[in-house]
Amino acid sequence: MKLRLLALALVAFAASACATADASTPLVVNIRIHYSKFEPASVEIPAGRPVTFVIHNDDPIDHEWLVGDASFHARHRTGTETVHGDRPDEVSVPANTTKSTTITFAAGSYLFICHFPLHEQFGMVGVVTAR
Ligand SMILES: [Cu+2]
Repeated sequence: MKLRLLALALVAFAASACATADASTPLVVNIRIHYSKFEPASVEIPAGRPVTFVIHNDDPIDHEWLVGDASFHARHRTGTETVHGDRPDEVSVPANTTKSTTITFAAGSYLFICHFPLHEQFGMVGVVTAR
């Protein structure tokens, strides 16, 4: 019983530490790529606050995580760049690696898609909703 109370106290302490964290400290969102799917495929974040997306590719093949609006994706669907890395909204994630990127979104909905041939059609699509 004592142990259980201690565990509860620790949980309460951790929760309060989070609540008082500086708003400029990035939140962390983990996204896993497994069997050519994003998990989770839907993420809700606060608008106007930096969020660090940590993208784990568990697959033995390369993927990418490109996030943006409709015109951004229209451009990338026909794009020829095979490797990204210079822009926070365009992340290449080689097989069995983890990459992270920090982005501050204005309120809205943004799709994240892997634009490798046929990956979007297979279902490598997710959505970030910022409110
Ligand atoms: Cu892919």
